[in-house]
Amino acid sequence: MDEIQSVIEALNGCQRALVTTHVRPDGDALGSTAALVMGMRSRGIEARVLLLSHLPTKYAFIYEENDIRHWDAEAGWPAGLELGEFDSLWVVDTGTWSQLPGLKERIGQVKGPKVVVDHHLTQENWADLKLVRTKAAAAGEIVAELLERWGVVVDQPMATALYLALVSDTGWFAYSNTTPATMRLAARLMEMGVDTDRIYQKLYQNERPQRIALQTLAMDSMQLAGDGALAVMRLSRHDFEQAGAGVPDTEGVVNIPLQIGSVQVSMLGVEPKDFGPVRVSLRSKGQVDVARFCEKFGGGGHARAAGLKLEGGVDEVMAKVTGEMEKTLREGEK
Ligand SMILES: [Mn+2]
Repeated sequence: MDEIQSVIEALNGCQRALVTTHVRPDGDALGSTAALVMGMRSRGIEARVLLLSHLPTKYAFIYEENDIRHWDAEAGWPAGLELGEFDSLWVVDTGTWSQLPGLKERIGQVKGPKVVVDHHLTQENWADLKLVRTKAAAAGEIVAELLERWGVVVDQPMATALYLALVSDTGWFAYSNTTPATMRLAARLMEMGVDTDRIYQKLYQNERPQRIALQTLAMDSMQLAGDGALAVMRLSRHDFEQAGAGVPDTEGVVNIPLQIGSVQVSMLGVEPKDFGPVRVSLRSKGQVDVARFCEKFGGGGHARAAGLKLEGGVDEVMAKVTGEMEKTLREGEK
């Protein structure tokens, strides 16, 4: 039996599914979980969602329009959520504990299969079933295939959720992870009636001025290293206060320095609002595998988009990571 068939058997065997995704969910995480939940519902499965941090305003429409309610574990484990009440756990768009805070300690309570549906390179082996396709541009691509193979009739709301997943992870089909399969799926979803212009405006023309203010501060902090091949930006707690912005407002900011011709790798260090490790996001034009780089620090992700967390002040952390990256860039030249 192939991988996908085993997952379909698991779908057929469940009645009460809990669906979750990585902390700080993005458009792929929310679009693909929404599509999976709608697919499950269409098959009579009672599907519930657990988000490990707040539902970002930008993507909230995909849950709200489809009446997908969720538990929010950002401020602590939600009262009344008993994992033992579910007969399966579906983890979408991640396969690592570091992206699933609070879940590892409780995973033993889940009855039935724990299934990972993901496209990230960095994986840990704790799930009973895994459907991991690292060539898929988005988890939504895998969910689409799963729904199709399961015989679910994809309707306009499901298509919209899947389209949101695709465009979020491909930068509207611009990043190198976009494949002919991505475009074929996108075409099919458009034929199902997705209002692509509406999604475009929600994603790219709907920012608060505070986000642009934060972006300005990040760009102001930019320093070039490694003979211009590395761009380093940082945002301190003070910057967030000054801009009136929050951590979700940093989304996409790390991509900006890639506009510079000489830059191969861009890094953004973000100091958390409360105490805790500094989060560093990395993007690469392809010369450096940033997922492998981040694994040295216990992080991970994709070859061209990855992240890590380190304890310390933002300046100290960025100095350390910058030094390591300069070394990596020098080694790459040999
Ligand atoms: Mn994804």
